[in-house]
Amino acid sequence: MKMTFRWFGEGHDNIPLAHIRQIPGISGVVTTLMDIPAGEVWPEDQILAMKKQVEDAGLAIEVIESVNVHEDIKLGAGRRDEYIENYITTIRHLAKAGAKVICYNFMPVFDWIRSDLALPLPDGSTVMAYDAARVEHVDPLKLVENFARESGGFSLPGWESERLKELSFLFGEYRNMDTEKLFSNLGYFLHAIIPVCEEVGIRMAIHPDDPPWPIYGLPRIVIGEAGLERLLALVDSPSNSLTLCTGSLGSNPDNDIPAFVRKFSGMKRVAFAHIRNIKIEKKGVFHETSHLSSDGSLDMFAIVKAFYDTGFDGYVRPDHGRMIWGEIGRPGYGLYDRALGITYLNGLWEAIDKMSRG
Ligand SMILES: [Mn+2]
Repeated sequence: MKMTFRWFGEGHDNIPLAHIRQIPGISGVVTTLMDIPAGEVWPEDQILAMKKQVEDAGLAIEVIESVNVHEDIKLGAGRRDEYIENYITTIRHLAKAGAKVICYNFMPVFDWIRSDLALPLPDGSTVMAYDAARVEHVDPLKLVENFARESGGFSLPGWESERLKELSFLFGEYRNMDTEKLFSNLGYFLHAIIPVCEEVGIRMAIHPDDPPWPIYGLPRIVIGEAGLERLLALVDSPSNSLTLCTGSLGSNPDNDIPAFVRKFSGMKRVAFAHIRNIKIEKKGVFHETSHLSSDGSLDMFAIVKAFYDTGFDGYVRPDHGRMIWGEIGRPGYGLYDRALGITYLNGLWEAIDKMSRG
């Protein structure tokens, strides 16, 4: 596995690349151009400037997260074909700059959702948390307002204000959308882009919906084993792959994460993995934790062993972490706990590797 760390880019991240470079075993950052609205082409010069900055810091820039998919593509509406053409141009620009994997998602309207951005744990750390009663029965516009207030001035990826301004309009547009139509629109998108990805050596890696169930009457399709199988079958190509996010899929206790890893990594269809733990209090109520197995509901040893046993050689990031040691930063994306998570994952991998060799 190649260990990476999400970095939001100059002016959008308070963690210096020089500090990320000091995390043991790190090979690169997973980054993005935060200022480009969904649907627009990522300009080549901006990609190359970011690449130079990252490589000058001694890090690789082989995974991009996210190139957001415009709502018209998910809706199958309006200017879909124009936005797909723009997406293809961005894929070509990123490939020319040496990118290998593009992480994206296909969630209607909302990206990830939480009820709390800074829930205090008994050890004094704070974490992001989800309580269905406090999300699913409130006005979604209120939720957006709360996020803006609690995010400490950081714009949250997936919750950019310009994407959310038209919230009421979008809810109207999705009124007649169901899972079949959404799958069909995902298929239309993949059939258009995957041949280009094959040509230029890019693997698209879809991120599961977070949390993995429908919310506010909006369909969600990347939520469990059947959906993952179905989307991989839409275009049978290594360029149509998964970002296997253990914390997102794992917040539904019906999802057996080590079994998912064995199956989909065994099929060589996992290009990128987000490996973190989650503590489920009961169905619909969970909070994020440290990466340690005993702090959460997932067996991290079994997960890493499944990646190891299936010969996984893709990219990994520790995904989210707690806020610890007084660090001020973007919720879920502090330096300290994500670095601890990396060290723990590297330790599991080394132990499994050495014990497997006997
Ligand atoms: Mn994730």
